[in-house]
Formats: sequence, structure tokens, C-alpha cells
Amino acid sequence: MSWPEGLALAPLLSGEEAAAAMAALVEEVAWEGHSFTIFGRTVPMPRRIQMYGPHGYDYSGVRHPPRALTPTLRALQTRVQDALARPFNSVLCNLYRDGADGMAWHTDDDYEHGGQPVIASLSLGATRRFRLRPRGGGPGLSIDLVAGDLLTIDGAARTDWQHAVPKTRRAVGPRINLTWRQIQAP
Ligand SMILES: O=C(O)CCC(=O)C(=O)O
Repeated sequence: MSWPEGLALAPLLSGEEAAAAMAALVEEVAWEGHSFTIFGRTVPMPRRIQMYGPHGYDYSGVRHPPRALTPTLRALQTRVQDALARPFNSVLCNLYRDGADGMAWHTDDDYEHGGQPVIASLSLGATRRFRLRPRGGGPGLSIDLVAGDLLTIDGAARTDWQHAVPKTRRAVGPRINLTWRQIQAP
């Protein structure tokens, strides 16, 4: 197993803090269901999402308008910024309702960041498997992300590797993932 350059994992929240944040965000976030088109077919996105931040963001073919962070997202953003000593102003919220929700292989390298391209990804709720594979082929790796984990994706891990959250037949409860970015005004 090779660990990608630029990938780092560390606990950020205690179990109690993570559970409180999960409960608050299920209610606070204006969760939306979207669809996307692939090979000419329109299919529902297998998770609920919402984007918060001062600038709009194009994500999976949808233009998300600027939206003020909720109180819980603001508090978590401060925790993430303090832990990583980097600024973040925007957060994509993903709600995986159960094992039938997931995220397909992709790379997060598509936004205006003004020199701060690092992504900080906080997991809450049920443990889910996060998979990574090099874009050019070769062995990948899997990480079980547990509530409170902060995964930092930078360098080659961001540009040269893809990642995914596979669907699972195991009985799993809801999970929220928050990915922070520093997005520059267009
Ligand atoms: O849910 C996760 O851990 C991954 C989220 C993700 O890949 C993304 O938002 O781009």
C-alpha cells in the first residue's frame, strides 16, 4: 500500500463533539437532492448535498449560489482552520443516508483557490470506507473514516489521485462529510 504524498489523517473532534455536530447539521443544513447526466442519462445523485460559502460554486453540473454558513458550520470551520493553520471559506456538505448512498471516483482539482488548494474533509456519523487510487493506475488504498476524523487532501493526493466513497450492502447509518475549500471570488 502506498500512502499518497499530501494526504494526512488526524482526529479533530471527540466522539461527543462529533455526535452533537451531526445532530445539529441534519437539521441546520438545507439538504437538496440533485441529478446529474452521464452518457446521456439523467440519474439522481446518490446522496443529499448543500454548498455554503461567500462565492458561487459549480458542482456536478449545478451552479450553487453564495450561501451564509450555519452556526454549526461556522464553529466547525474555526476548528478546522485552527487545526490546520490555513484559511477556509466554503464547505460542501454531503449526507449519505445509508449504504445505498455513495460518491463515485473523482478528483477535487476544479476550483479557483488563489494558491490555497488544500481540501479539509471532516467526517461525522457512521464509519464509511474512503478509497483512493492513482489516476495513472497502480495500487490504491482504503481508509475507514470515523466520526471526528479530519482528512487533509493536498499535493499529489489532490492532483494525481482519485477518491470515492463506495456504496455498501452493510447496514450503515447516516454519515455527513464536510469538505472545506478556500474559494476565490471569480
Ligand atoms: O465523503 C467523503 O468522505 C468524500 C467527499 C468527497 O469526495 C468530496 O466532497 O469531493
